[in-house]
Amino acid sequence: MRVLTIIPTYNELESLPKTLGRLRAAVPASDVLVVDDNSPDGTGQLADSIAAEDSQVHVLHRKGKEGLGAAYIAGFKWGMAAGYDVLVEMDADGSHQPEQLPLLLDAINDGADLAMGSRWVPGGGTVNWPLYRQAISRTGSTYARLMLGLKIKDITGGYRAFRRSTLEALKLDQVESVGYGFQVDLAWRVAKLGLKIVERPITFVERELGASKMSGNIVVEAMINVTKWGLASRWAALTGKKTQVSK
Ligand SMILES: Nc1nc2c(ncn2[C@@H]2O[C@H](COP(=O)(O)OP(=O)(O)O)[C@@H](O)[C@H]2O)c(=O)[nH]1
Ligand SMILES: [Mg+2]
Repeated sequence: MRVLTIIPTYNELESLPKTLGRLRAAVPASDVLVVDDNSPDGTGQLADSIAAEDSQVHVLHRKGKEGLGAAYIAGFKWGMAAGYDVLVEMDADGSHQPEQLPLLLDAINDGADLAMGSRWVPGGGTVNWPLYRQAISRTGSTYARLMLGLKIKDITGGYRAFRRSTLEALKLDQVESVGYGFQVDLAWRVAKLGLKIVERPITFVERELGASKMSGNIVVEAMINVTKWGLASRWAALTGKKTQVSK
């Protein structure tokens, strides 16, 4: 199983080397793709210098800040073209502990089409994460779960492993969400296809270095989209054009 861990970066100069070092030590078999949006702080150049020393680290440079979703889609396409079997999403800031990646890879090995790291299942949790962020995450997940009829407990989480066939089945070019809504969007698409989604408990550790790129706009985008998708699928069910929601 060839694994590629994709790490999107925007101004992660301090965090990236630590996260890369931990990842390479924890899961040496995984190759890495850093997707940098031309970070003004020089993260892209730093990633290049690490890649020059380590043949398993690659860097995809993008023109400017286009959001997490666009960065991941570019990374997925790069990884699929390069023939990887499993594509992992991981934040650069250490919040997604590289040492927990085997939990997700084991779930894929056990047959999951999408393995999701989850803060909101027994055994999962957060460290040093502000209460307001926990509240947004829990409320957002509950709203999305009810609106979309999904059983996933942590639907906005961004620590995930996709089987390559899962990404091939999604229409990546149709995904428009840019912020965290992107994560909900992908999970919703995978669920609609009836593929197997498994949640595994993770401990999300708040970043120690650098600043969050989370914004109010990102939350609003996600709420609007979830409401739109939920209403559309109910309408389709009512009018007989049933969209399949199996999980
Ligand atoms: N390439 C790219 N990466 C981004 C963008 N926005 C956020 N990221 C990265 O996505 C990951 C999660 O972002 P972060 O600010 O830590 O979000 P938070 O953990 O929810 O506060 C980090 O690795 C960021 O550097 C973007 O527009 N482009
Ligand atoms: Mg973070």
